[in-house]
Amino acid sequence: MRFSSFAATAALAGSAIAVDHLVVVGNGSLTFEPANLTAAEGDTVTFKFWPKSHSVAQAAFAKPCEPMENGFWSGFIPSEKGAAATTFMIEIKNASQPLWYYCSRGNHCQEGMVGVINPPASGQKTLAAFAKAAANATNSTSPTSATAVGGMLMNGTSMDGSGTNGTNSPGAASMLSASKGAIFTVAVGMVASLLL
Ligand SMILES: *[C@@H]1O[C@H](CO)[C@@H](O)[C@H](O)[C@H]1NC(C)=O
Ligand SMILES: *[C@@H]1O[C@H](CO)[C@@H](O)[C@H](O)[C@H]1NC(C)=O
Ligand SMILES: *[C@@H]1O[C@H](CO)[C@@H](O)[C@H](O)[C@H]1NC(C)=O
Ligand SMILES: *[C@@H]1O[C@H](CO)[C@@H](O)[C@H](O)[C@H]1NC(C)=O
Ligand SMILES: *[C@@H]1O[C@H](CO)[C@@H](O)[C@H](O)[C@H]1NC(C)=O
Ligand SMILES: *[C@@H]1O[C@H](CO)[C@@H](O)[C@H](O)[C@H]1NC(C)=O
Ligand SMILES: *[C@@H]1O[C@H](CO)[C@@H](O)[C@H](O)[C@H]1NC(C)=O
Ligand SMILES: [Cu+2]
Repeated sequence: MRFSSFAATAALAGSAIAVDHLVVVGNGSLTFEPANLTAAEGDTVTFKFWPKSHSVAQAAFAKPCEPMENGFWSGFIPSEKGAAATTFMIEIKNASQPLWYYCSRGNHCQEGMVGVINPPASGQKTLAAFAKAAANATNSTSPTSATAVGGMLMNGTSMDGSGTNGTNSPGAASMLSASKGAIFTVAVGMVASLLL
């Protein structure tokens, strides 16, 4: 259902092809790269995790290291050999809505492992201000959900080359809702070719 409306929109717009944006998570440092990203409605953002176990959780700008109610959440992704998942993909549903996020592992958030998608074009709500508030947070908390929320985990090729490519292996994907399966399956094919 979502897919058909997406396809119809794309057809109407002619060249409105959804793009996947890669965010590199914890590749040798406590960072999301790029930490500041602009993405259009219908685009996807794929967080690709490096060891040893990071997470991505959505936060409100005012509370950098706390999960936002109904925000997205990857769970902890060790991303080592044989890991159940190495990437987490979200879809941008509203490009006017800034999505602030952090890693909830230990004190990574305080140490600057924070990011934003579609930050406000102007004003005080900058990534630097978010990171500064994060550095000041007394602790970090993780969402309580044992499963990923608001996005999809995938068993992509791990950093050492092990693991499966894309979502062709059954059970690789942990879908949030079955109705999203179609769009993600299609997107993942494109994503996989972009990432590898
Ligand atoms: C990961 O970090 C290494 C070492 O800095 C770098 O060579 C590589 O390009 C990075 N990979 C990605 C996908 O950013
Ligand atoms: C998109 O986000 C903006 C900013 O948060 C909000 O004002 C607007 O109502 C949202 N649009 C939809 C369709 O939810
Ligand atoms: C994100 O990057 C753009 C381009 O470098 C910059 O103009 C903008 O101020 C940055 N936004 C935040 C929230 O840091
Ligand atoms: C840091 O925390 C203190 C105490 O909670 C607060 O008064 C101050 O405004 C915070 N500073 C920033 C930059 O968030
Ligand atoms: C950590 O943060 C959570 C939520 O913000 C709060 O409920 C808890 O009391 C805090 N714990 C400590 C030790 O500050
Ligand atoms: C992901 O791939 C790894 C390596 O092939 C495998 O051990 C693991 O069971 C897979 N996980 C899922 C959920 O398919
Ligand atoms: C993943 O794809 C790459 C490039 O096509 C290939 O070299 C690699 O062997 C594949 N890995 C697996 C586990 O299928
Ligand atoms: Cu982390």
